[in-house]
Amino acid sequence: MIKQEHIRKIIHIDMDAFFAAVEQRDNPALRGKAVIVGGSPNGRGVVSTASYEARKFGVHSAMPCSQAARLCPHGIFVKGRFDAYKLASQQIREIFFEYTDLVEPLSLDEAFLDVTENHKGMRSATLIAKEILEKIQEKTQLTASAGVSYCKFIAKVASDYNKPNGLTLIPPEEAEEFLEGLEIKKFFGVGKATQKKMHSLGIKTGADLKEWSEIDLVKAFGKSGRYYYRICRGIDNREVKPHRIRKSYGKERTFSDDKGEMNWITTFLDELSESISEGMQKINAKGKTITLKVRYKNFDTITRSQSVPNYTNDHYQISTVARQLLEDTDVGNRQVRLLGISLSNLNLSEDHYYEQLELEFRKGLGSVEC
Ligand code: TTP
Ligand code: MG
Repeated sequence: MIKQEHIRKIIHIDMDAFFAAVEQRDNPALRGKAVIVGGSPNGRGVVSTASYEARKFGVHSAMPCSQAARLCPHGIFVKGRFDAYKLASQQIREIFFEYTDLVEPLSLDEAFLDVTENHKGMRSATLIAKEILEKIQEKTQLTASAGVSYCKFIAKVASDYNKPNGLTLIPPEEAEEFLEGLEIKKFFGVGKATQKKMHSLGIKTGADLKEWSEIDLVKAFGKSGRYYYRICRGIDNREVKPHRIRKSYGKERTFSDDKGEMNWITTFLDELSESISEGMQKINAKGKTITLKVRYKNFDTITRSQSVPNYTNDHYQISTVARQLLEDTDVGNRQVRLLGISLSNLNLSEDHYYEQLELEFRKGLGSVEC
């Protein structure tokens, strides 16, 4: 049973036929038509998405374009325009942030929001969801669907329940019944291969899944069996995790014994710079401000910073600045227990985040231009 005192208010928002809806919005000739986003009917690519008019013919995301053309011969193929999708995505995110900072985007067109505490002091999550859908329509001329519940899993499934332009609330007392009647293919987090296996084992709905013991589910599906056991009972304590844009990158070390010898300290700072440089290169980050942190033996802690004219993650430049900063400290005269270096003023921005998303789309979800 769900403990009432810990109840969260979670909203999942998902845009309707997102890329196709943007295309229909921007080109009136496409409105009401079967639109297939993703290149040409003869191309070798796959469909990014299709308008609801095209879906009636069986066209769906990730389907080869050639197959989509066969199923829907009158379908109009359009190339993706990623900039337009990014802009709409930014606009909807701005709306989300009016209500809460706890926004976890899953892709350009969907996000979880935790509105238990919210900026407007509103008590009804359903009312918040309704306002958000209205604002999205007003600002972008696009529609979205929302699911409202006490956990991520049910909110996500609920947003899909009444698409397009739908709002579905599943309060805790209705969760079990809702999940029991739910088809396995609608279970978020149950992949295609698992669905197939479940079907072969006679598991077609949440109610079927619920008949299995945790041990048997783990035997059949490995560790994920535990997840299945819990979600079909409406138990999902996962938090909404906002993507924070990284503000700094650094490393520090507390030594097992206090250090005072200058040669040892400068060598240590060189090594630290090297390790920071490697780490930053891996995530493609550079920074302009370098900060040295020193904790003396008596726990007094100081920082010294210097900015460089260029964005850098260069090992040599970091260690050179760190050594200069060291001169402005009492290191050499006083023993230290901790040393650290960090870079801030990073070149990572919202754009960086979207770049990452774009890459994910290209990798996993079929290319935008096929
Ligand atoms: P979805 O939200 O899965 O789909 P959708 O918004 O087009 O339709 P729905 O109304 O069912 O939510 O994906 C959002 C966008 O992501 C979609 O418009 C295009 C892109 N996408 C791909 O490029 N490839 C894919 O395989 C999927 C699933 C989505
Ligand atoms: Mg969508």
